[in-house]
Amino acid sequence: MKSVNVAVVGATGAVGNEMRKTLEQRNFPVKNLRLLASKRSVGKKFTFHGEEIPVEELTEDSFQDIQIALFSAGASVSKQYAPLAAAAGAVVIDNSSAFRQEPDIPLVVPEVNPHAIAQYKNRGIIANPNCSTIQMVVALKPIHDVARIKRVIVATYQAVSGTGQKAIDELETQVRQLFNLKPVTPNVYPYQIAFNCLPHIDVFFENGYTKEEMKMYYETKKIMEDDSITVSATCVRVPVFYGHSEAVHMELEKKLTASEVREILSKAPGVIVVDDPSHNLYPLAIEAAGKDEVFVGRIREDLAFENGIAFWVVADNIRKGAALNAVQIAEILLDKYL
Ligand code: NAP
Ligand code: 3JN
Repeated sequence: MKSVNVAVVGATGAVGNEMRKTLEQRNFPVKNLRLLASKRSVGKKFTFHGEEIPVEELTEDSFQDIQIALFSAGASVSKQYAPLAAAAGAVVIDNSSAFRQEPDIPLVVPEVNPHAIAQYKNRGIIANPNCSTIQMVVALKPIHDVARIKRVIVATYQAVSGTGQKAIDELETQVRQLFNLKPVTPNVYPYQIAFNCLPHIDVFFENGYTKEEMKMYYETKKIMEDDSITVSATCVRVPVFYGHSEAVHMELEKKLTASEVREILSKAPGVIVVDDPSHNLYPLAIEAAGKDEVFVGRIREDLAFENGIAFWVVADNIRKGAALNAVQIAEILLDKYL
């Protein structure tokens, strides 16, 4: 495979760090790697295939001779710099919400809609979905193909790593404070996250849902290429470091039994079925952490819907939910289009 120059924007963050590791682990054919972050990080260095690479300040000139730019520095940085990177000739794979709902920008999960990558030509940008949506649609798509999903009710249990490095540090600090009988001081979240659950991810909208919940609503329709699917989500932050878990309930057009769904998902790309309640076997965040696949268990017929199915789905939110999904897109892009 040809090798290319790659830039990682947000290289010092939770997602950016994982992007660098994922490129290395998957032996992505990188000719030169450029690590970009804010001025604050100039002076830091990271190792890539045994070589120390300095972090550079992100500027308008950062994308000269870059073919692929992986962005994970937030939506405002993406809005400002992704068009500049594309104009300089790079294809941007953007992890933020900045472009996800723009009709001419593809929103891609490789197991679900890899063909949409071809639309990168429109604006030189491909959007990477939200982590909670990615793991859900990887498990929904094979069921939708067989029995068409009409609606989905989902409750998420999201790890603090989804908020970034500061939140990982905050959970650790609060656990230490509590065990040392010290007062807890919330900083990243509005309330104590240690030993607590916060039904609040991203900002609240007028309709009572949060922005994270509405991302699941809109992104599912776009990735599954079916505007008729509706999603009602309740997104909850829980005191887990890595790995988002989701309780997913769906109404299908056509009846499927639990064993039919187990069979469908056991053959689905990127899915591992862990479903043996008689031996207490079901997916766990601590086991999904560091893994590439989406793990599904507790598959059963949902009693509340006609033609209902319910399951529990878990994935590493920083890997499949962000960095790995972006690198998988880059692999297809390089193999098929560049
Ligand atoms: P993080 O740990 O807080 O890291 C933020 C990164 O952005 C750092 O490298 C930071 O550099 C850089 N940055 C911030 N402001 C910048 C600026 N003005 N110019 C250049 N670099 C800047 O956050 P994270 O968890 O990695 O998440 C980063 C972004 O990725 C999020 O805001 C979100 O858009 C996206 N994300 C997507 C998903 C998903 O669901 N697909 C999940 C998590 C995150 P410094 O260290 O120099 O400040
Ligand atoms: O909270 C999580 O578990 C996932 C967070 C994702 C996130 C965090 C800050 C900004 C996003 C995202 O990817 O949707 C954004 C954003 O770009 O809007």
